Amino acid sequence: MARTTFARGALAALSAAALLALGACSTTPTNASGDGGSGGDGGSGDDLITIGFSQVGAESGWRAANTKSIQDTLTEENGFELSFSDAQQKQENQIQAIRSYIAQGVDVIAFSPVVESGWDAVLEEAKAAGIPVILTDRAVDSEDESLYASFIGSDFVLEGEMAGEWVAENFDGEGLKVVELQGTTGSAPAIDRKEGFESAIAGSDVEIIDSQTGNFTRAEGKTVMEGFLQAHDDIDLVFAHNDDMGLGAIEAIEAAGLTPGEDIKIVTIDAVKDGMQALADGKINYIVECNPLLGPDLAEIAKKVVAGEEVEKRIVVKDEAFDQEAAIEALPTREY
Ligand code: GYE
Repeated sequence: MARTTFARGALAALSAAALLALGACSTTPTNASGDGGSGGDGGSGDDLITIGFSQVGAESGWRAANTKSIQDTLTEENGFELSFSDAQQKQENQIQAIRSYIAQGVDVIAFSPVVESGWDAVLEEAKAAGIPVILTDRAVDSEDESLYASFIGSDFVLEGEMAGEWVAENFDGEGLKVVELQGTTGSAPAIDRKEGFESAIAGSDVEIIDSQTGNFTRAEGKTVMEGFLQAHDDIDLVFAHNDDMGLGAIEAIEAAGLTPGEDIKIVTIDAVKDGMQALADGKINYIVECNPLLGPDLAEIAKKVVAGEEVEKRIVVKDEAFDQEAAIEALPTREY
């Protein structure tokens, strides 16, 4: 009891500051503002679902496509009033955004958790306020599954496995030396893609000789690859947890006077346009897709959750993989 009272007090105190802070860095593409009031559950006539979405950041092409999908789908025409905020890859910003959505009393909160751990407290606050939470793209490691209504996203372990299987199938027996550009430390896709890749190459003579985070960005992918090239003169292949870091690695490899895709092979995950173009151009050798178009599924699940209908706890998006030929064929009609 005492704990609840304290939590509420703390929440009220925080909310004003949180709202201010959020205003400073959020983009709010959709706002009704025509018919005053907004907010509340008053209801009559106004049946838009209010949804707060806390995005990871703007770190990659994948993220840009994901944000666009969400903003294009959670529109007034589709029955939503969206508050969108960008956490700039910082967990504390996401927690602040979620607290502010709780304070606003939105109908539903959705977010893509930058890292897996450390969400229980804020998720409990949402639960106590009776606001359902939908996770998109990345998962949390909370043991209490009642803290969220549903998860919508890809199977990152499988993506890592698909990448590793292609490498083992093509290069086992050659003593291949791999460097790994990991995604953001502690994030579900970095943890899972590493695990999947390692399990797929286990038993082959493919060897990971160095592994470091490039934080899913092109700039850090380039910097880390420059370090790898200085430290090792026997790199055969780069496994990058996303296209952007692979594209950064291409720049570093070319700057070192080597030919990406030939002298050093590159395998990435995402299959966004820039990555697919590099694959078509022969600078990347293989890409496992990660579909960022999660907006439509999120809209459907949000409507069901708000209506009190049962939803699946885990909705897994299907991903394909591409080699050069497949990339050339797919590019002209590629949505992202
Ligand atoms: O692969 C990467 C982005 O969480 C699946 O995050 C997402 C990953 C995606 O920065 O490009």
